[in-house]
Amino acid sequence: MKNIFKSFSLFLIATMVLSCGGTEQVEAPQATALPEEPALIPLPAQVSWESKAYVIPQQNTICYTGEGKEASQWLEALLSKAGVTVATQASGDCGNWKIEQDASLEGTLGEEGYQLSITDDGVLLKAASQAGLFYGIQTLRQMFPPEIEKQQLESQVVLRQALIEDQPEFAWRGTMVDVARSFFGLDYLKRHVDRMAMYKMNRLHLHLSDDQGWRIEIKGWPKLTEVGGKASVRRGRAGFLTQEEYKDLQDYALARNIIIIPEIDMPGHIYAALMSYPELNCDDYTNLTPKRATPPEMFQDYNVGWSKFCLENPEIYEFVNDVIGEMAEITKGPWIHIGGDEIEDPRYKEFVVKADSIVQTYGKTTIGWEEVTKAEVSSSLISQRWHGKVESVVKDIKTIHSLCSQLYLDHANIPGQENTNNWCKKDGVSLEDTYSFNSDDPNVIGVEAAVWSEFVLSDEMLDNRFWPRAIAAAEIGWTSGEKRNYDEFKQRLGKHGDRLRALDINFYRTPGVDWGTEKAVPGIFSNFIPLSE
Ligand code: TNX
Repeated sequence: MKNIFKSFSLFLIATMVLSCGGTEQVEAPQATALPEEPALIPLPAQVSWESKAYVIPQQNTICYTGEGKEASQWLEALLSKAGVTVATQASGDCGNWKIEQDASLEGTLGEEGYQLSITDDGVLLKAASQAGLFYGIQTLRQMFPPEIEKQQLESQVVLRQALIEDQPEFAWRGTMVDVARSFFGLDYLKRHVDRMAMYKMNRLHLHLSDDQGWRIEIKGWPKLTEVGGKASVRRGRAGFLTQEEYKDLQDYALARNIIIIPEIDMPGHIYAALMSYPELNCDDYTNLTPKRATPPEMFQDYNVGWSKFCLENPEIYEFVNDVIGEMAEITKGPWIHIGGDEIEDPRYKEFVVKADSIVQTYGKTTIGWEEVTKAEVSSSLISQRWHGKVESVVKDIKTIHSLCSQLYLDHANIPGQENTNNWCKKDGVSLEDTYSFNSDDPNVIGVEAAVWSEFVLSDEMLDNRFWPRAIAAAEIGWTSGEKRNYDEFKQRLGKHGDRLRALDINFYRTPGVDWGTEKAVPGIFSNFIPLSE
């Protein structure tokens, strides 16, 4: 045996010498370059990268089982953008792309988790639910070159072989958009949903009403949008979502595993409704202190905490009942947010308890800003903590963590950024502040990054406030605390620069992050009017 090997290797050496010296050059087969480890965000729970590549072939077949159809369509779209051909089959063991949905995997992978393995044979994606499959595909998407976000790829895609087992730390991974002070419509919100989904976020809270504007059509009270929809903060945009648009947005979001949470802020922050229906005020407008505006005048300023319903007037409950009833009817998710922030009134607690029970009458679960937990609310209510100072009177209330010092992204990216709030943190809320969240409180169900829009008047500005800090919020919601490291996160984040650019996101180029080469700088703040004008 040994001798055979010896003579074989001698033969090889001889051939090499001959071919080098000879006129004919024999090309060694081109080895596929190993792609570098993809910079995945959020960081998965467990990843093992192999030192091998999987080259996506020209002809592909996707086979799915269970409820894997939607996922196979997402995958088909991704592969088509990679310029390869794809056929899909609803059957088990075939093809180089296998998608398996099996509810019994919930025990190991959780509700939203997935397992992704990339080997010589191709790609196998497993999950208990459609959400898990969707997230497996988002992970795959981040392994494709960033240009795929903009155009059809021309070169072959090579994936790094890997085994990934992943599931989120928290069930609630949200953002909040204040569409009330300045309106952001269906197109922007759909884009926002796309961006959230790419980073595995799953809750979009819309702050639909405030002193400066009312943004959702209520058929029983049409003046809310006819009058209140025309208002906005100074230089902000007015407008509203029709019920059709709201449904459309919810379907679009649900297909991406995102549930919309509508907020009707009450009993304060309510001037847009008070202007539309003056009968909701007390005589002489004693519910407006000071009287910064009185109906039919619009309120376009920035102040908070000066307007409220006339809480001794029983008619307001007719309004609350109708509005919550209609919202419950058109809302697909299980939650209605009743606001409840920043207002003092002897009848405040009574109001909150009533509003909470109205929400439940319509089969939904109430969410409120943390102040509502000063009242004896139902134990199912979810409190959204923003300053963290209220001690709930109800034990073990579930909470969403939105602490302003970490998650109020209307605050500056860096000290001194123009047109930002600074009441919570003078120097702004840095990327690192957002990333530094940690909680072992068993009642915390997750995190939500909020942007209030008093000073956020254009799409570009809203992009600048959310991104990249919302990516940090996505990772603190998904990846467990012990796996997170800020320096390492910044390195992965920088590698997303090209992808964010390909998606035309006007993200803030956070100093200290290597964002890669700027090919073309988008027109920053192109439709922004300076506040000083
Ligand atoms: C506080 S936090 C508010 C909003 C403002 C925001 C500005 C909370 C529940 N209410 O009304 O827009 O500060 O940062």
